Amino acid sequence: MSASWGSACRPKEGQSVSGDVFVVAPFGASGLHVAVIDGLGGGSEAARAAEGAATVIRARPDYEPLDLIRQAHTALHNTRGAVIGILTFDLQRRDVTYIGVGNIGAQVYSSQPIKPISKNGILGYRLPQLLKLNYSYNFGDTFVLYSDGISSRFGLDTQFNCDQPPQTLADLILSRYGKMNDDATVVVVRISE
Ligand SMILES: [Mn+2]
Repeated sequence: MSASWGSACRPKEGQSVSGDVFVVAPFGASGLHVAVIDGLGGGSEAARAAEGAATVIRARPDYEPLDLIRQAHTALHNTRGAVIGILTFDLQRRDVTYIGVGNIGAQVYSSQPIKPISKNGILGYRLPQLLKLNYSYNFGDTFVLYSDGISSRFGLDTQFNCDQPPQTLADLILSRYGKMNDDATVVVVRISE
């Protein structure tokens, strides 16, 4: 089995630094975390908060995602805070979990009923009671994780061909559905046999 992925991001119009960060972190024999993190506000202070959470994941990718979220919450106490969505795949068992805190979107193209949702909250300020959702998926399924600088209307696009390569999809989603007034990030992952 293998995972292919693509990403696209751009800062808010007029900004040189994006406050969004994404992480793709393999671990163990068949584990993979994919996270999108949006630092509150914009510019370098937002980026610093988002990087703080990304660093926690990169440092210990073998940790449970619930523990990563709790550690990131602690690590962000002296920052502006951030929101996060994290998918954790077991590529061998075709099993994925999702934990979302705050406004990160997840859209999955699968014949399985996979509808990840995030809980309200902000890492560094207010951690909700965490909800870890667990799903089985099929090989070939496409997972899209995006910050709120991407309009969720793309999920309603009936012209949308989700069989294209992940990088093509990421570029397309950003160009069609990216908002100019916020940092925008989209990561597309496909797990193949
Ligand atoms: Mn945002």
